[in-house]
Amino acid sequence: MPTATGAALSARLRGTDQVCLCFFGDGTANCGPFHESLNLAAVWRLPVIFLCENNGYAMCSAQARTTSVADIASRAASYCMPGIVVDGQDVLAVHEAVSTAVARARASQGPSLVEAKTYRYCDHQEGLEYPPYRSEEEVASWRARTQ
Ligand SMILES: Cc1ncc(C[n+]2csc(CCOP(=O)(O)OP(=O)(O)O)c2C)c(N)n1
Repeated sequence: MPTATGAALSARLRGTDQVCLCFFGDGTANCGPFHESLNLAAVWRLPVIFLCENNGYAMCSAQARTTSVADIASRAASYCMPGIVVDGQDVLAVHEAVSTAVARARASQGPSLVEAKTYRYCDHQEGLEYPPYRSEEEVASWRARTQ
């Protein structure tokens, strides 16, 4: 996330209309660089979009066990930028939310935080499924949404 913030600073200094789109997970939103990056991007009104793919789990830990807020996007208020929650399973909704953020960035109005609520059908990495941290029914219900 600091690298993305730096890329946005580079775009600004080079006088381009480039916008940096930074993807990260909900677990990452609990790490220090998330807060440092959002703060500096807001102070300098940088053309960067922070897009959190919130799949409900940081490795094997459910969001409710590790995260103080229900919506990661609500943290945007701490950094005076828009925080938008969008259905991450709806590609058109994501496109619309990101397009709005891009227009804002290109108008020199600064960064945005977009939170796409989604799911991870597989595990964070091979071999992390034990001990079980979620039910087969939960995975099946999310898979059913995409059919
Ligand atoms: C720069 C850096 N900091 C910390 C970590 C340690 N780390 C490994 S996985 C993880 C959290 C992953 O959670 P999430 O971003 O929600 O991804 P998911 O579990 O959904 O794949 C962290 C903080 C790392 N890999 N790299």
